[in-house]
Amino acid sequence: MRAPWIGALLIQIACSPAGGPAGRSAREGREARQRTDRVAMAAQVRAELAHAWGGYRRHAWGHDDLKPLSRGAHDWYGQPLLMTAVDTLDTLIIAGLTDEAAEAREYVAQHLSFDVDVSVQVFEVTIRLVGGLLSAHQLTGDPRLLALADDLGQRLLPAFRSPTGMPYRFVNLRTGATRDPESNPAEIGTLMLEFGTLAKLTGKPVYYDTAKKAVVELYRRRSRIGLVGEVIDVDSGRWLRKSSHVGARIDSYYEYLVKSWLLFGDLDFQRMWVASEQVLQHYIADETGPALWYGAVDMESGRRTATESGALEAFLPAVLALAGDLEHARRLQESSFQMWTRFGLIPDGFDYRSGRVTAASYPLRPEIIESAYYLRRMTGDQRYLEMGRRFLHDLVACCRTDAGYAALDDVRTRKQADSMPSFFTAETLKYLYLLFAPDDALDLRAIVFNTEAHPLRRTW
Ligand code: DMJ
Repeated sequence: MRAPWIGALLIQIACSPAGGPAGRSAREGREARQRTDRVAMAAQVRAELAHAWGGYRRHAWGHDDLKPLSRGAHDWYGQPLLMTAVDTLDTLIIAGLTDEAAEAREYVAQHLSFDVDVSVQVFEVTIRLVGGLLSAHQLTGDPRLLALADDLGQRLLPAFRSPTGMPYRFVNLRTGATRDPESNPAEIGTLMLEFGTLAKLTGKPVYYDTAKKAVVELYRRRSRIGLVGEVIDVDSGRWLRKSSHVGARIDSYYEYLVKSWLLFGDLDFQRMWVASEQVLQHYIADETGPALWYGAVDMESGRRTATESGALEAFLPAVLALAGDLEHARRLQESSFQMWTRFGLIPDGFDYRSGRVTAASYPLRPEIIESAYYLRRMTGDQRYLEMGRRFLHDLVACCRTDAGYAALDDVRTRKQADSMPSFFTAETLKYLYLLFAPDDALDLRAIVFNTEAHPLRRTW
């Protein structure tokens, strides 16, 4: 298996155009035009970020999410945990919205408290809040943000006290009471980057060890042919749903095998990823004529059970590219882009054999843009900038409202929904900005993005 980045570097060298002085000046002119165009596109994305953030600030300040149609606010658990503010803070910093970032940072540091009697979803709170606080801490050096992340981490730890060590889905932040043992690989396996970074930055190894044990226990329960299913009981360790794929409930489990290997240099994760990638390619990948998709199979037999893909599955090219498999990454990205161009935005579910939409919503998801970002950085191919132009155009055309951006209930009718999830400003606009921004806006070699696009820097 090639080490990540080495494959990317080889391709970059192979793609470098050759030519004499005449070829060179034409090329230089073209490159200068492309640079100017990218600067303009990055500025446009920054303006859209300011617009979305402005809507949140005006109508939902102090709350979790903006409701962009009714111009109100939504709190996930009745009382706010400042989801959008924490999730967006590092995007504001990276895109250079300095005043907005300073205001958000102060507000979070002064008002966010986790000493609340609410039961929270461990996965969502970890990727958005622990991840957001850690990356903003690393970008600003503000110790208050690390203290908040540490406090939250302590309150989440009781979730892992199950007979198997795999976490319950919900934990009460004040009492530590847990509930919902029926969990899934994504929610169990997507905690390592945040808990591992917390361990390194606070010197408390319990975070690393606890999150790693959960992943290992999950991996140990893979089927004889090496696949994981969709729902598992963390009390008994028994699989309750055996569909295996790369979509909802499983997706970021694979992402974190690669990224935990990269961020911590922990070779156990490399081994788990290498073995998993082989079975993914063998069983889940589905060649339909010239196109490549990833569908669903039964985890025990490998028999194909569904030919569906969608907005969430579009994360995989990013992960494959990061792991050095550019060929599959490029081909899958083309399939996802086909879906996007067919509807003008990407639906949550699409049967790639029948052409039927199986889940019509588009909740402003980032995955296809994230993959375009990685592929452009790793191949240098302009194709991904063209995709980016299309993404921005369609987002503005279909989802922009006076008060921010709205999810779509249905990509076919373009009916808008009264919701702007925090991942829109945390991820979707961050990756779109970085797709066009100069490469040194963020050194991809020095950081690893968590699944909510929070860059974590290896400082240990
Ligand atoms: C985000 O919260 C994360 O990217 C997660 O891994 C998947 N779902 C959303 C975005 O679609």
